[in-house]
Amino acid sequence: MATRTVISDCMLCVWDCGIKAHLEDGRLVKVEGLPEHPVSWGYICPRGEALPDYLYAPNRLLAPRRKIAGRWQEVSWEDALNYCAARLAEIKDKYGARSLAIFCGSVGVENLEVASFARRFKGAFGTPNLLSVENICYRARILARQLTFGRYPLEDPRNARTIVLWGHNPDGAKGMLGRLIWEKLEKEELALIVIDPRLIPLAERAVLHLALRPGTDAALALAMLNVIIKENLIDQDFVNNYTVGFESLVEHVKPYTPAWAQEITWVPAESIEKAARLFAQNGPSCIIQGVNSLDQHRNGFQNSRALALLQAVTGNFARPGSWVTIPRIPLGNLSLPDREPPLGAEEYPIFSSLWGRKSPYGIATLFPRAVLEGKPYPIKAALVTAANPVVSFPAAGLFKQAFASLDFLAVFDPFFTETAELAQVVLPACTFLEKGGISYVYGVVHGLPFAQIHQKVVEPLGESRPDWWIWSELARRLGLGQYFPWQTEEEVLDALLGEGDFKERLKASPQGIYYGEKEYYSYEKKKLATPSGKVELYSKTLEEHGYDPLPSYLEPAQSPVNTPELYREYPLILISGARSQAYTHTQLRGLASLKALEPEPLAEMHPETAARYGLKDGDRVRLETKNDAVMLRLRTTPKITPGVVSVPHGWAEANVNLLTDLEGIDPVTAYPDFKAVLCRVKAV
Ligand SMILES: Nc1nc2c(c(=O)[nH]1)N[C@H]1C(S)=C(S)[C@@H](COP(=O)(O)OP(=O)(O)OC[C@H]3O[C@@H](n4cnc5c(=O)[nH]c(N)nc54)[C@H](O)[C@@H]3O)O[C@H]1N2
Ligand SMILES: Nc1nc2c(c(=O)[nH]1)N[C@H]1C(S)=C(S)[C@@H](COP(=O)(O)OP(=O)(O)OC[C@H]3O[C@@H](n4cnc5c(=O)[nH]c(N)nc54)[C@H](O)[C@@H]3O)O[C@H]1N2
Ligand code: SF4
Ligand SMILES: [Mo]
Repeated sequence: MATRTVISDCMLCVWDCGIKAHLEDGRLVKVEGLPEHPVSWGYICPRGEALPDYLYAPNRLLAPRRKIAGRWQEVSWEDALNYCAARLAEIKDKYGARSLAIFCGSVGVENLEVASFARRFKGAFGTPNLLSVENICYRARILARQLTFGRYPLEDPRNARTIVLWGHNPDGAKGMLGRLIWEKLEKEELALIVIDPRLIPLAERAVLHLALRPGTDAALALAMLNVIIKENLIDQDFVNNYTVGFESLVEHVKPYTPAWAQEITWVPAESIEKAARLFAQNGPSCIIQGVNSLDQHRNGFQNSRALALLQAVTGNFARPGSWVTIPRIPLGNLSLPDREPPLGAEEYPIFSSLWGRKSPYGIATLFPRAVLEGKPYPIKAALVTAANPVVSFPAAGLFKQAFASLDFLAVFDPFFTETAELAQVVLPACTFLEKGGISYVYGVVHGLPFAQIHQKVVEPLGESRPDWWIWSELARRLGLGQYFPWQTEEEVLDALLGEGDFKERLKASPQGIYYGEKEYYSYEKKKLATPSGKVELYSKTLEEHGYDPLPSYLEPAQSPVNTPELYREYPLILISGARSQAYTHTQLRGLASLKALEPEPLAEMHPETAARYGLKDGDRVRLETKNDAVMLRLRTTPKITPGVVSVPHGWAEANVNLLTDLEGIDPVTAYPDFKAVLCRVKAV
């Protein structure tokens, strides 16, 4: 038997852990962590260990399929691509290029090859409408930090004395960060504050656990600012010399007292005071904010702004252990310029373009309206790559209706997803194990960007093909071949690697390398990239666009305070999407080893809350919001705030996004409220 080991990395989620992929007679049989990998140091999670099962899963899509007379049939690539090209040409002719949306999921944003080719095709075809998870996942906080600091600074937890896990459970979502924090706690180097309605594992070791009412984070942050300012715990020198708008902030936070916040957040005023003092006095401090809890919220953008101000007034910026700016990796950019702004650019101008820096993304949460109501113009076709929006996007019922109403839908995916079911054509993309590429990740544990040349582990299974090949072939059939000159994976890699000596250094380092230096004390050396050149506590840019220049508190769209009548009918607060190591979003369901860890979706609830409704652990329940209902099993646990129900996302059979809607979207970023939705439960 011929055995071989390929040094590569796992791209099942953003963290890109290094792996040793063991092959027997060309077949992947086992995956282990790579001890010498600079990011993961040997760590892999259960999903990484399950990679052989993922690769050879029986439900892999191994040939193109086309719906002919309402029935799925396997067809040749030639047939599938010609058909897609003909339909796209027809739609472009009839409705214009912008009637096509390119839809990308988390893989479609994070995987450089997948993302770069989708973007390039967008430009070549001439549509500005790249819609993606950037509109529900990570961009709100980037924007909030850019507006405050000019650029996007990242946490530097390794050097921090106080870490605030604010709506983030690294043991579920970011394993190696979890490991770092546990290690720091062992060495007693760390004061940990956890702000989360759930008692996450690390909360048991925290100095303070603030179990707040979901969606009230800005109230808590504003009250912490109130304490820090009132007790003069600010970094006076930093505030005086490197920030603008402090006087306005002082006035602004006066009403936001801890007593006020106690009423709103359910957190005792005393705990808020303690958290504020510890954060300000036991620096360097860094807040590590989750995506779930803070950005995916009607007040998501201002939540992130409030946290940025906490870092700023305490001088926890550009210093070791705080939030630091880091250089961007000089990777190749294959994008072509847009001919017009994307969907939502007028309604959400800062999301689309900040200080002349254009974002390539349109507003994905406006997709159903464009399709179903033709506003502001009709979207008639979509190419969905590396995404399963019918399950992962909010208001799933509406998104499903929108995808089903298109004149043409094609999906590129290694699996036949719920979104693929609605398509006319499904193209079998291969997985990252079957193609080369470039992996990169910003931040994580060391606070520096990291990149690695990703090695192919096996050849594409069946007729599956890499995304770059699919886009290029489709473009050729549309007469756009000149934009896709690359013929081989090596040529593609070369283009993605960009220019300069980094390219050579990467090629020489199979385990990948960190890029650049953390820019400590950068504010002393040069002006920040904000209009004032300083940290903008008060943002004139926001003001000019009609937004709050200082962060305010906005109740969740549905809440005991905002909609008391609805609360009487739906007296529980639903949070969704807490990550677990068993799954990535909608993927990996059905793999035996992962199924053993988490066989089904569970609604978590405090036993006292369950008892109030005559329910107990293990009961099947019907979970309802005003939008819809799903059935799932109840798990009671004392590790969650009474009155709150936590449900994972990504399960098609109990899709929590049927329960969410688009009514309470953030005014700056159009993010939906995935959290803080009112619900009720009944036994079934
Ligand atoms: N295993 C795994 N890891 C993943 C992913 C995955 O699917 N699986 N997805 C990746 C992606 S794309 C992303 S965006 C990240 C997401 O990463 P995060 O958003 O950081 O997700 P979690 O760490 O699960 O953090 C969510 C925590 O917020 C708490 N929470 C919920 N509502 C609120 C609230 O209103 N306020 C506060 N303060 N807390 C609240 C929840 O109880 C939970 O503990 O994870 C990434 N990592
Ligand atoms: N209620 C609720 N909903 C949420 C969240 C939440 O917290 N709560 N979190 C949201 C967040 S942060 C995110 S990022 C989204 C994620 O939403 P999605 O990105 O839509 O979810 P995934 O299941 O990761 O879908 C990725 C798809 O890409 C496919 N794929 C994998 N590799 C490749 C490849 O190389 N090429 C191609 N073409 N396809 C590939 C996978 O098989 C899978 O079908 O979910 C969001 N949905
Ligand atoms: S955390 Fe798990 S899924 Fe994510 S890259 Fe590492 S091994 Fe893969
Ligand atoms: Mo995400």
